[in-house]
Amino acid sequence: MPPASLGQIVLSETAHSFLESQQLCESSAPGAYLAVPTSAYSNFKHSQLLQKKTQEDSKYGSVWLGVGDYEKEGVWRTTRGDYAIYAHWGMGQPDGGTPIVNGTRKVVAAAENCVEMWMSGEWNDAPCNEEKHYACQVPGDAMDASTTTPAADASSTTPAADASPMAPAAGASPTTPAADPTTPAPLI
Ligand SMILES: [Ca+2]
Repeated sequence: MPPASLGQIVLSETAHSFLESQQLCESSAPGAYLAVPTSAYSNFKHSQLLQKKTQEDSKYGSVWLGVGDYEKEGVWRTTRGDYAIYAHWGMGQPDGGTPIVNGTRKVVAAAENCVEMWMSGEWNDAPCNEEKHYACQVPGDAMDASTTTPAADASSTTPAADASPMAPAAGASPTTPAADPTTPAPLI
């Protein structure tokens, strides 16, 4: 049986690059990680939240999810290292693959290796350095359980045996993320 509270998804108040988003989310609470929908239902719940939040404040519109193929083109993994077992790509997505030029993979600045969720709930690969709000999965015991509604996917992902923290290579420097003065508001 799953625990009584599986935690909740919170959307950040501020926009950041993918890497900064990962760092801010993970440092916001013990066990927190960039959200990864793992089923159609879970994806729907995430998109519902995004729609609600965007209706309240148009600054949202899309959010980073914890998925990318920045380690190996076309291999979509979560920030915790396991393979993304579910995806809900928008029409024509993902389209930001590292292009093959003269038979050789060519890394270009425009490569889209990090995943955002649109309001429709569809996924899009986008440049990791774009600044977006992010969806953070916070464990139930890190939040006030009495005010939370369990998220659908908090415990359904099993990290791969070789799971290791990953960070986008491009521009990844061991800097301390800027302090986020606002605590993401619990929404679900
Ligand atoms: Ca794209």
